[in-house]
Amino acid sequence: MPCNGTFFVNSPKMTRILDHIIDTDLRETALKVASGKRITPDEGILLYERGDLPVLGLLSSMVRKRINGNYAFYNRNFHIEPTNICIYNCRFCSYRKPAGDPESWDYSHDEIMNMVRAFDGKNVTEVHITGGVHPAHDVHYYCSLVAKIKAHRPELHVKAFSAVELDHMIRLAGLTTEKGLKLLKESGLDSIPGGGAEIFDEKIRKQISNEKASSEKWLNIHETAHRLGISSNATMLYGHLETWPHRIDHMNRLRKLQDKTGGFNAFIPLKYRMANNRMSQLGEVSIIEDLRNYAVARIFLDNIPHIKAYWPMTGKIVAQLSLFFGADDLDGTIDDTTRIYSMAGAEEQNPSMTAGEISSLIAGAGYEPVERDSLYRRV
Ligand code: V47
Repeated sequence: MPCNGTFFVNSPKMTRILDHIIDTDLRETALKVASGKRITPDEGILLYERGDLPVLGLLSSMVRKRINGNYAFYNRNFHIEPTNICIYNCRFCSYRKPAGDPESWDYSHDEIMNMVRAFDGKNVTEVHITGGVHPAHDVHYYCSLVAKIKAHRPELHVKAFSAVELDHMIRLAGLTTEKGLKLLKESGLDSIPGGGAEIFDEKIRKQISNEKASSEKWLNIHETAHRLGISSNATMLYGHLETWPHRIDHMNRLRKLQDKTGGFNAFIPLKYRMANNRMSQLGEVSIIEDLRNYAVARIFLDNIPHIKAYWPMTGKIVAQLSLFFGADDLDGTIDDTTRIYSMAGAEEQNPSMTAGEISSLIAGAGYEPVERDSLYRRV
């Protein structure tokens, strides 16, 4: 049964329920959210500090409903991870290997094309390509790969290369960001995934991923892409050394850029997973904190249309629950093509769901499943 406003979401009756919040500051912020106004960074921090799960669920559901109604989206996609060789050595990464390591891989274009051909005749609309930052592969190498994929399957949307990969491959070719992105677009790149954002606070970023592209660079690459008509996603790695103000600072930088360009399609909170990396001693935050984080993200990022619960990372049940905390997108079918999260200890060791299974998860939560393309148009 669809949950068409069980709690009179966005109605005057709903606002009356919020009048019962005892904490005065929290009540004021809640009423502001209910009336559709943008909250300040301080109010965002307040939500993290004092908002309990039911209040955050209600508020984020109001915003979710305003932006996405009762729809929850998914797509049919697969991943390619061309290499796990990486010049960087982020402390949270369970995936990277140095060149020459027996567990490293660096697939040739022919091998990658075989992975693409394995989906011939299958109903997929998107390939998501991301991996390590290989020391020697420059933007021309990746343009040639994208062009081969497009020549083989022109209608397949190529969402490829995080800003951190782009930064290195473009610099390696001695080009400006703009020129590099233009070449990739001409070769068939359709959009950019949200990886590599981690946490923008410079101090924490340095502690978890020293050396890699700065926050300013990450934002600049996405801004340039948006200007060239390439839309993108944004992520935030949370649940490690950062505090709630750091998360709000991260989202505030994204919100400001989105006001300027409008080029972000989705925001994807990524919970730090502790297996097989150099920050394991930190442990992991609770599922309650995951849900609170989805909710605050939905409320704060009033200008990014979609909040994605990436189920290979969260697990299916938390992804389903997140629909009550502002998430409206469960990503895709995946077909067991990504390792980044299984290597970091996620529940899904061989992530794969049929479109029917994703639809059932969504419908089981009372929302209306919508198959989307990569730009969130109904398929
Ligand atoms: O940037 C790596 C994260 C990201 C760990 O755009 C980890 O649709 C948690 O960006 N624990 C790459 N997170 C994946 C990514 C992504 C995923 C799904 C959808 C989209 C999209 C983008 O994975 C990295 C990093 O933040 N990550 N290791 C870890 N141990």
